[in-house]
Amino acid sequence: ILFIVTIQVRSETLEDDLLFAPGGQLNMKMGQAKPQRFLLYDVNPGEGFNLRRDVYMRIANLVKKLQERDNWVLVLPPWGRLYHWKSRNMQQVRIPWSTFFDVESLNRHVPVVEFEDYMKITGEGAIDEHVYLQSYKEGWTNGKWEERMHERECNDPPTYQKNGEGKYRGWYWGYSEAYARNFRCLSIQGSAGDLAPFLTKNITARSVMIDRAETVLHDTFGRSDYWEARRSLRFAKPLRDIGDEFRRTYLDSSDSKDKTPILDDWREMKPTAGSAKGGPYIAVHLRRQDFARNNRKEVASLPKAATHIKKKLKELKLKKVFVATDAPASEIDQLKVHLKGYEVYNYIPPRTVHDRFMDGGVAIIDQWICAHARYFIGTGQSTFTFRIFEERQLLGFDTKMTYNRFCGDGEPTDCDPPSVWAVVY
Ligand code: GFB
Repeated sequence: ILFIVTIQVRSETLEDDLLFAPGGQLNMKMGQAKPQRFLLYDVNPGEGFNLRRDVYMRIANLVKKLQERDNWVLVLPPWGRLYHWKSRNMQQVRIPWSTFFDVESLNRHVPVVEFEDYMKITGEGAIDEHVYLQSYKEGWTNGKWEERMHERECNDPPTYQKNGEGKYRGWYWGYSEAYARNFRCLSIQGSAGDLAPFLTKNITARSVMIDRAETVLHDTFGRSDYWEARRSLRFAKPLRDIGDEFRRTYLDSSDSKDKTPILDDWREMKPTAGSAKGGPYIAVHLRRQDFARNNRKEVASLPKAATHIKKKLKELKLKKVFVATDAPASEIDQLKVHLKGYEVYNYIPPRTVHDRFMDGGVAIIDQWICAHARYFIGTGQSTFTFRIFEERQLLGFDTKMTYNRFCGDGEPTDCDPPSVWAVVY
């Protein structure tokens, strides 16, 4: 019986392509294949790009766990409608992951598929179960946090509503044809992996969407499975190429000179800490916009940031600084005035690059250039900075050349340095 069912389910060619387990091994032996199940997810609309990357890792490792039982595939939620992506004259919605990330690399960790391919495979935009994660209305038990999970009434009226045809409609990444057949709220305190029994025992549906996935934590933080998910999250090659070209042209930086070679398969890349030298420039990530407007104590004024940069340039006997920032041009000009006598670079995308890769791609190019500098200084509490720290770890930089940040105006000049997370292979 299993054999017959399997053949029916696998009639689509695209689906046949997906019969690969992590590592690329074929996952089907006659009579043993299990029907595919699909895990979709989404994140609170207000969250930024780099926290979303972290949530991806949590869900990817949930899928890894689910794969021990069933043939689960992770459906990548299209990118779009992000608060920080403000450039006009471009449609920043329904963006596939392949625009920003190397999907083949993701697939080496867990099987993934773009949402549009999922719709082709299943033949429609339907999701069987939409599970909306929420906190407990009553808060923690006796003021104590403990792991727990219960299906509950929704705390707030859901924005997903059932129409006359019994379909739940709402925001599915800008695809008007997408809908859910069922909708439920699940109160949870715990990590992503805690959802595994619920998904394998309580739900038998073929496709399940976990909404508000940021609610669940990493199963293990900083251990090897955390880093495997992180290592698989490689930027798309065209974006890395653009960053590399900028390094060569303006920063006298190349992988061979800087000792930052990239192997095609991330699983084979395990550089020792300190092996990377980096290009002859300092890179900084200066988070402004909402960080500066909200007077966060971690934000340094431009003169204070410039003083820090000059001190380091002198110490390291370097002349060039690359500035990644979301600051308006007027602030970049001010910073350049404060850094007079030094070569200050920032990446301004040509129109063709901006049109093709949009604000998300330009930010990645900035991160990639920062990742290759001799020395890096970031902004405290910014996930954009955190992802650069990790990228540098994976290239083999010494933590001392990476885990540095500006001290905000509201902090002493010897403010606490960022926490160091060593890569575990
Ligand atoms: O990535 P992100 O979540 O980092 O959000 P934070 C910041 C976004 O601003 C990036 C743009 O994804 C970019 O679109 N951006 C910031 C930059 N820095 C740069 C840069 O150096 N270069 C370029 N090209 N773009 C969190 C937000 O931001 O801060 C939360 O996610 C919230 O929504 C919180 O606002 C206060 O962790 O820095």
